Amino acid sequence: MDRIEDRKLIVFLPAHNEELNIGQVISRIPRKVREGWQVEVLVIDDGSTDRTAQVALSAGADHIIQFEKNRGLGAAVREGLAACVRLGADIGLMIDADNEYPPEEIPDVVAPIWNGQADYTMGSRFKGVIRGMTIHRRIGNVCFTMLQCVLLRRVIWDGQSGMRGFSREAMLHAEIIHDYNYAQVITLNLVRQGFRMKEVPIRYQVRVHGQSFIKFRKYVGSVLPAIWKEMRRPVVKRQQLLQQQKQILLQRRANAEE
Ligand SMILES: Nc1nc2c(ncn2[C@@H]2O[C@H](COP(=O)(O)OP(=O)(O)O)[C@@H](O)[C@H]2O)c(=O)[nH]1
Ligand SMILES: [Mg+2]
Repeated sequence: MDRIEDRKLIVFLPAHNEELNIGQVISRIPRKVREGWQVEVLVIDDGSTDRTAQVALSAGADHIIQFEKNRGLGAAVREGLAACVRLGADIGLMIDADNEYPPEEIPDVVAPIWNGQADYTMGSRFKGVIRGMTIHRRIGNVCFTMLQCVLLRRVIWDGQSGMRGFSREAMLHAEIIHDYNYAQVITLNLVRQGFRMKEVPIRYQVRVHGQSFIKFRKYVGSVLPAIWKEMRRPVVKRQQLLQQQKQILLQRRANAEE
């Protein structure tokens, strides 16, 4: 008799015009990762004008969400996290659809969450192996990562990774405050809430087909104000939230006993 797989890992891919890449990424995603765990694949197609959705389905995607118009990577990841929760994922793993990140290493990136050591993981290129990244991209990555280190007062190696894992709790509480991007603001948000973050070394190979959506001015002009806005926002610490919930439960019990 088949064993019932009652825990679910959803691998989700935000995608915009990736018909030449997404099929390869999906076919490389391991479907057997751990005893008792099933893997499903979800694509958030952000208004692609090519055959991204058809290619994803033929490659074996289990769920596709299609935005009618292009809304931005931040909006797509926000929707991906919400959809993972709706679809009953215990863990969500985001990976770019451009074949730059290694699907074979998904179990490694998820492992700290499985082992109870982290709520949020990042596949770190700078702790691992990088092939083909231009020098100005390297400098840009280092600068944006250093900014996050300063703001969070902790060491981070790769703050712009396109491969990240989330516990269900982290997916429920993560907030992405702009539609254009998610990379820095989600880390600032989760770590400030008290979620435990861990980086795992991964192998990275720059894309072979298509182009990065990043344009320097637009990126800096959108991301810096969003970081500023996120840092000025008060967040409820997870510890405080748990305390508050405990207080409410105790109060309810006391009321019931009266
Ligand atoms: N949702 C959404 N995803 C996008 C958009 N532009 C790019 N992406 C996806 O975001 C991921 C990373 O994009 P990419 O352009 O390679 O950025 P880079 O890796 O930071 O240079 C890929 O999966 C793209 O398909 C967009 O406008 N909306
Ligand atoms: Mg890319």
